[in-house]
Amino acid sequence: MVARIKKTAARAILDSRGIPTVEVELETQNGCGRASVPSGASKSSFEALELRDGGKKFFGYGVSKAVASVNGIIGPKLRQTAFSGQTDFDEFLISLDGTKNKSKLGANAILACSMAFSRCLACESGTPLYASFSKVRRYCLPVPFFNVINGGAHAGNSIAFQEYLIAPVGAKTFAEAAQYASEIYHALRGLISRQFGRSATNVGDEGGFAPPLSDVATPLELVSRAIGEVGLQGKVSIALDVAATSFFDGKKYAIGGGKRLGPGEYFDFVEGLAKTHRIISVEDPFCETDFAAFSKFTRENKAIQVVGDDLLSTNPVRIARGVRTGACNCLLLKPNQIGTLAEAVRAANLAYGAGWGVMVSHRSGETEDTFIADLAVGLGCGQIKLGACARGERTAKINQLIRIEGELGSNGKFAGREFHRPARQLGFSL
Ligand code: 2PG
Ligand code: MG
Repeated sequence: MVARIKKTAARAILDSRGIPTVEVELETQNGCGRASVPSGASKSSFEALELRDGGKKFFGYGVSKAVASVNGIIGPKLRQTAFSGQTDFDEFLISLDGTKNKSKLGANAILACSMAFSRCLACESGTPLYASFSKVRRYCLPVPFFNVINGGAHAGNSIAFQEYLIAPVGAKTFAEAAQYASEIYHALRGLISRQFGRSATNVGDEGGFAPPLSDVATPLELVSRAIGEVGLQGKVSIALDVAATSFFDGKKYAIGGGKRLGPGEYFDFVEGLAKTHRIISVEDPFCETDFAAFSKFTRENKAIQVVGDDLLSTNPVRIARGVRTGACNCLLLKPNQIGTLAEAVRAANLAYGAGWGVMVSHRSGETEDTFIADLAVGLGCGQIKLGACARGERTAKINQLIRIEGELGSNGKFAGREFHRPARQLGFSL
């Protein structure tokens, strides 16, 4: 199939933090697609460049330059070219930008086009978006990892760890997983309200609670108690995104309450915490440059999924290094860290090839776009990180997955306890 772009339009909209982001609309002969891009707060130093205006307007966070990239440069070129598919389209954008980190046109401008084009292609072929990533008889619905307590760069409290997540691995369906999460979320609200007062039930950027704590262990106890209160022990596990770079000063890890641990002491501390609380998955437990600590942790804790986010930054060079050194066993897949869908899918395939898992992820600044829900189903990765089960930009993705599950009926299967074993045999290609 050859797709010709007939119309292009870009605009600035607001994300869930009230900060501008890029939205793009594309029209082909028989299709159309709209997409908007998310934005991180705890970004790694290795991500593709998100083009911001600087200056006074929006405190420098404006995206009029990125919008102009689409309306003034990318759009006119796209309208003169025919594309044979997603890879062709994305490679065209990559070479039009010509930089290593998409700093000329902006990864935010490029990714919005890439995603919108993907929707055009799905439209052209009359298939749901998830089916345009892989055509299989049976799709896998991912286990949602819900972030119910927020700390780090996502909250105004003093909890050093960024995310305390619940994973309903014992649910039978995605809809049941959402039900479990909702029950635990509200039990947790009650617990926090009774212990710290109602004002402590205010939420952080991803919709999780942000109680006024300054140690990293108490949130784990609170989450365990909430799970127990609604009788879901054994069905719902706990996971962490430590985002350790944010509290490492180059020498020590400041874990809260004035405690600063050197790398060796901190390693034992994190390992102990993960074992005591039977954590099933831990993301970025160490600073983003410390491949050696990641490798040691992964080697010594075979029962725990070790996820590389800041460490790998969805970047093929860093993933290759992670594979070589055995630094983790799961890639956190964030399309905007690399800037096109074709590259994101290639990153997933690199991880699959190494026998790793893949967890598709939102960003802390999100829009109502549900793209990642379809991406996770299409890639058959078995796991997705979504924030809390509250707030529109988070529930948009959850509700899309509920819809997909309903639409698939017996052609869909919830990953459950097999979440870390992606459906590699599906043979993904764009
Ligand atoms: C993370 C993400 C998403 P941010 O660290 O995994 O939860 O946060 O988008 O701020 O990088
Ligand atoms: Mg992270």
